[in-house]
Amino acid sequence: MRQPLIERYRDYLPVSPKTPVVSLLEGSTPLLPLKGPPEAREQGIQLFAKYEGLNPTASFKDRGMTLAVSKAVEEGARAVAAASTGNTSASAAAYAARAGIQAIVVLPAGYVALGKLAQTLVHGATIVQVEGNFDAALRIVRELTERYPVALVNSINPYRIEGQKTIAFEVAEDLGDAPEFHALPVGNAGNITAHWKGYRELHAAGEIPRLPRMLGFQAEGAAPIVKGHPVEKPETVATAIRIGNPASWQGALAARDESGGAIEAVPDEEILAAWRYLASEEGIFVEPASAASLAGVWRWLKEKKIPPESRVVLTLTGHGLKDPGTAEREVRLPDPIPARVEAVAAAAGLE
Ligand code: AN7
Repeated sequence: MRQPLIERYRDYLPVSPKTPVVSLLEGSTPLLPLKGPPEAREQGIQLFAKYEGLNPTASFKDRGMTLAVSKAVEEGARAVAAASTGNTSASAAAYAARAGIQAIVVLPAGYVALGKLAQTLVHGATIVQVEGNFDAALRIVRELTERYPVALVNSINPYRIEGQKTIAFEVAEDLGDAPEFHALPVGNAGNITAHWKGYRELHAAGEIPRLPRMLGFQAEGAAPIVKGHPVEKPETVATAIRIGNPASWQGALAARDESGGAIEAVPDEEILAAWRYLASEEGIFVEPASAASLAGVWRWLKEKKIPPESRVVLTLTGHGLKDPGTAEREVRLPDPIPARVEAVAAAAGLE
């Protein structure tokens, strides 16, 4: 029987017997070996996908949200609030519904993918759209939660990071070790901070003999950490990581520097090429932000920067169904034809 993430990793998490467990049976996602891409096969490098799209609300956010909402309820909160590019809001909305409390989400108007909006709405969250980007929304939510009795559940809430670090635990369990490289997209930088914390804790406990090198990838139009300064107007097709001033900036730098890793930028065209490759060649449909991990690793493969025999784990952070709009724009639907078998056979290329 599948267990709540909090039960599975109770010894590693800041919970007590009186913490109510608000769970949707998150985590325990598959670590899928990938076939390619060809550059990996040729160099004897094995890629694995940690497919976080298979969480209850279809993104990795559920790992942190189970803990953040459980602790908020333990502390007596009647409402939680978050700024979000979409996945945090969907997750907060679902866990608040489960707990029977209110979720208030502040979203950048016009830039949240349709699936995430639908989830957030139907779970019954209070949605506030602001005329500004994620960074503005986060500033507002920080101030809101200081002034009103509402628990902040963005990743500046340390419980979020604690929950999300369990990705590293699961990867190490499945591989029996840490991989040589672990790559993921970077937006607000909570997740790379959490991954690194998880690996460091396992290492300190003697569970893994060595640590992975962390590779974080930002979208070129929203790459403040790479540029070394906040980006005023972040732009990218990967709306999940359209963030100009990441809250966990320092955590990302520590993960990079302590692990001997890197944080780099990838252009939208390469993100979309990796997104298509994952769906059409590997059978894994992710949202564009998730594909930034492969886009970046693909560059490293082409530049032969990954030693042969390495194992590279990609965290695929969210499901492709989150963002049907991008699919609609990128992949042309054929025009209808008459409903006759000859016409269909011809259209299907059978004749
Ligand atoms: C699919 O939901 O920031 O670097 O408000 O949804 O920890 O921010 C989402 C981020 C990667 C980046 N992939 O993670 C939000 C939000 C997906 C995401 C990231 C996000 P962080």
